[in-house]
Amino acid sequence: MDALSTLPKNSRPGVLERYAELLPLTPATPRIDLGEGSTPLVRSQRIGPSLGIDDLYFKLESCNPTGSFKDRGMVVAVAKAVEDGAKAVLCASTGNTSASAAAYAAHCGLDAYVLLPKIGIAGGKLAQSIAYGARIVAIEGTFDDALRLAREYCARHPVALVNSVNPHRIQGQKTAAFELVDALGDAPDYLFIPVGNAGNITAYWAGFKQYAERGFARTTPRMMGFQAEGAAPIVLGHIVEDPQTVASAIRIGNPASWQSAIAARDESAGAIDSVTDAEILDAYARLAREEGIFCEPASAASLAGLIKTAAARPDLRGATCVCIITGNGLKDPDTAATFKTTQTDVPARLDAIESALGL
Ligand code: AN7
Repeated sequence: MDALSTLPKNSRPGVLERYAELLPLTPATPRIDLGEGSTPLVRSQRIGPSLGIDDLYFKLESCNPTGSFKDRGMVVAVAKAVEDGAKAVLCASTGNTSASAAAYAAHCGLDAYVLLPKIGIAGGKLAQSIAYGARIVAIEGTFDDALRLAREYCARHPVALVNSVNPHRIQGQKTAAFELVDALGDAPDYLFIPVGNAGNITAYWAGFKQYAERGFARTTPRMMGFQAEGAAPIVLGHIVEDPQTVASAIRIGNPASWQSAIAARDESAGAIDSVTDAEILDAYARLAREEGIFCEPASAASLAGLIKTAAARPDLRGATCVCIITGNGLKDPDTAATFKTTQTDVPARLDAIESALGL
């Protein structure tokens, strides 16, 4: 064997290679890899200690190739679509699924069609779908309308649906749970996660259960899911027709994986609760300023949920807690721009800088 053939194709294995035995792959599944997965697990420097929680970690799914957790499931869904002979993929999205679908479709030479609610898609996400060359259809309606229409369209046309109703998405997404166990040596005690369409909480729970069944983990975590108060159908127990929240990624009123999210909650002795937009924005600012982690607002629902829970449950103090940081802050620059700015405009002179900094 020559030296070159022993080199890995990419600098580190993607999800399909790292967890091949635990995914529905066949010899005919193309081993596509944009560098997804193997995301950092970062220990909290200030927020955990301030809450009395010594073992708090953030899982930076924002470090995936398109800046969100969606890439783990999308790499499997698109690989299976290629294996099945598809020429095009389609999804409905609040922005991140579409960015991911568009990227993996481009990587594989497929067409991507994305159905987006006309109002409320964060600017960075729209830019991604445009840049990756997706065909964008903006719908006068909500994400829930777009998902219903996506399902109807794909039932009539030879296009692969790559929303998380596609089981391959959940299969790929569960690898994030494997990584947590691989990094911590066992499952955490508590997992805090934003809930929108509820695919992610479903997938993590499937992953933790599978690892425990295989003997790779001794325990499974309590699954703590958080919806935004204005888009909290699971908490309320009914569909929300006109969901509203600053966290546009989780502005969803009728989650596709509603029942499996409830199962994850109940089987894990966890909870699904809501957090207000003010709580989300407070957690969003604290993550950036106290931890150096710039996430999008929806992602901060996990930390907002932890802060809310810590106030009511002192048993969190001795527990290992993980907050999932689902998407990158750069996706939604408009929300960051609402921070109170510390900028001062000065002429290009040292004395002006000295007086502006007050040093
Ligand atoms: C950053 O992109 O639904 O509960 O269409 O983008 O699995 O839906 C995004 C969801 C959390 C919620 N955090 O996850 C879409 C979409 C971010 C997200 C969620 C989303 P799910």
